[in-house]
Amino acid sequence: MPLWRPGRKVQAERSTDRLPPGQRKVGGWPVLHEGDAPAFDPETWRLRIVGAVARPVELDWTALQALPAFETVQDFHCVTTWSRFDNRWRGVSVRTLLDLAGPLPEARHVLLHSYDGLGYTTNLSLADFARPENLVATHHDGAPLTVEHGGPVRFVVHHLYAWKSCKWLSTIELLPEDRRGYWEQRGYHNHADPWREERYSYQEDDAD
Ligand SMILES: Nc1nc2c(c(=O)[nH]1)N[C@H]1C(S)=C(S)[C@@H](COP(=O)(O)O)O[C@H]1N2
Ligand SMILES: [Mo]
Repeated sequence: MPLWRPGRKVQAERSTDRLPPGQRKVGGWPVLHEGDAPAFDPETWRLRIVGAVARPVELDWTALQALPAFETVQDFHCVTTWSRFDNRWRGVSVRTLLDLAGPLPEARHVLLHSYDGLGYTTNLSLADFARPENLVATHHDGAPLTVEHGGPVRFVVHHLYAWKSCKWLSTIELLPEDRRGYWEQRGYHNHADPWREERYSYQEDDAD
């Protein structure tokens, strides 16, 4: 049985299903961040995986690019209500990175750190971080990530609002306890599921 037949408007129906409540689809790609986009120095930049791990990881730019490539096409939902569909991301799977580091049994949470001047951070559970479609991205729609979009290396999580997708990534910190990041300390939701419209911290219950 074919997945679609002409005249069934499958595309339109699918688009509606893909738009979380309170969101609108945009054509371009907005740039959104606090502070200034930082300069990147390939000589000194490192991706570190630290904290509750068996083997702390330190990768330089060359070593990161030598890891197996991972690609995925996903939608991206910003809490300010824009959604961008069908982003083709390429980079390194979080599974590859977690295999290198070996999370300890007590690791339950992740705090991501940016190398921007602001010291932007964002937190998510290890379960949300480790979803198989998540990655540390270096490319978007076939081109190297531009600096305004977090290039050359950012984190991308698709099933949570986009502020969890830390631009200019430097450190992945695994923690036994939850520690709130930049926006999570400033009134935004700790979990941030766009399908449940988890926008603000006052909506949280104990499970978050
Ligand atoms: N380091 C850092 N990462 C960040 C932010 C930021 O301010 N600093 N903003 C977040 C927010 S709110 C969004 S919507 C996305 C935007 O990514 P884009 O500018 O590539 O669209 O980046 C997220 N990652
Ligand atoms: Mo955002």
